[in-house]
Parts: sequence; structure tokens; C-alpha cells
Amino acid sequence: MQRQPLVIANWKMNGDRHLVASMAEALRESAAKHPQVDVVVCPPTVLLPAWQQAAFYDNLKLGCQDINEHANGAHTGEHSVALVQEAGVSVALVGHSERRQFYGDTAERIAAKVNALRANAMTVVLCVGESAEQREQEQTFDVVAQQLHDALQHVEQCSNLVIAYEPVWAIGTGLTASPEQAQAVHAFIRNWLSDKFGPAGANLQVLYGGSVKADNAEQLFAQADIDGGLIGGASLVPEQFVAICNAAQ
Ligand code: G2H
Repeated sequence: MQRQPLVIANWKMNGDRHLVASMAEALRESAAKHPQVDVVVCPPTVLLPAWQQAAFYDNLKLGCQDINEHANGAHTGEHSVALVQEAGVSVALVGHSERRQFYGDTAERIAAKVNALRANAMTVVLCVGESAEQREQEQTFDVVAQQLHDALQHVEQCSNLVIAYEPVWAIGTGLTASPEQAQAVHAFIRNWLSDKFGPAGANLQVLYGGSVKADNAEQLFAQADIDGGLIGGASLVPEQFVAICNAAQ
């Protein structure tokens, strides 16, 4: 890893106030072991105030798992950029495969979400990745390139942008892309970013996500183009998540 390492916890629809307290404590105690690692926690939205109250250290930021592309209005159950900013959020996941598959994140909506976040100086973590079927049919690079193109078509400068490569077949399944499989796609993504944005694009953080655990993180993070991870299940276990942050150091 040559760029600033970054590890993001995606709690999905899990966790409670007790986990906020124990995770915040574990991160604070371990912070000295991963001083160079930026850490972002994306809890369920209702737990953001609990995170705001928990003890913070400098490299810890709060994120949200999704965003509504509209500024305000009659969008029952949704959260705008301004609302999550009220709760201390500066980072947002966009286009997670669970939202693409089950919650109506079309390519158009994802692009609109990216634009809404960038208009408000939020950091966008754009998730891309292929399904098992697409990998079997050797469409991985085409799928990833199309997702990048669709989401970033209106983006001209790449500040505050992070890409997370999450092969759908590896999400929550216990299957992890091998370090070599992940590195190949990360290198492809970095080339794509370089072609679109120039040297600044080549220098963006590209994270790997999909069943990252304490025991496979080090090998994944050792790859030249993997700058950290987007962590689901293992981010719900303080010892596991701290070990992953340490592995990114
Ligand atoms: C992929 C990842 C976090 P998990 O969704 O975004 O989850 O680590 O449980 O596969």
C-alpha cells in the first residue's frame, strides 16, 4: 500500500448502543497501533448520535450506508445529505450491491446520489463489483468499467472519491477473492481512474470488500493496489475490526 490506508466498517442493519460503546472503546485503545490508518464507521442511521457521543480520536470519521439524492421533501423513510451531516457524517457509501439488488439503486440513481454528495463536499465511497455469473462469463472488467462510467459520468475532478471493489459473490458468503483475483481488478480500476482523471485518479484509494476477516486482511492489504477494506460482518466484532485496522497499518 502506498496511499493512506483506509478501513471502513459497514454495520448494515446490525448493532446497538452497547456495540457502539465497546467498538469506540476498542478503537480508542488500539489507535496507537494504527496511527496512519483512516477509519470510518457506517452504523445504521439511528445509531449515529450514539457514535457522536462516543469518544473520538483524530482519524475516526462517521459515514452513512446510503443517501437520498434529493435535498428535502416528501421522501418517507429517507435521509438527505444535510440530515446526515447534522449527525456528523462526512462519508457516504453509494451503490452497495445490496442496494443495487434489493432497494432500487439503478445506475441513474447512483449517479444522482454521487452528484448530490459531491455538491455538498461529502466523501463518496462508490461500490462496484460483479456477480458470480458475470465472473464465470468473464465479464468482470466490463461490468466494473460500466459501473464506474455510469456513476462518475458527471464527475470531472476526483477529490473526495474512494472506490470499493466488492465482488458480489464474496459478500457475506465467507468466500473471499484471492489476493491475486482482487489485485487484478484493483489494478484495472486504478488504470480506469488514471485514464479518466489523470495522476490524481491513479492516486485514489481503492478498497476491497467481501468477507474480509482478521485472518485474510493482511494478505489482501499487501497487494499493490489495495488500499484498505470495506468490512461488513467482521466490523461487528471489536477484536476482529481492530485486528483489520492493525493489518492496514
Ligand atoms: C460487503 C462487506 C461490507 P462482508 O458487503 O460492505 O460485507 O464483509 O460481510 O462481506
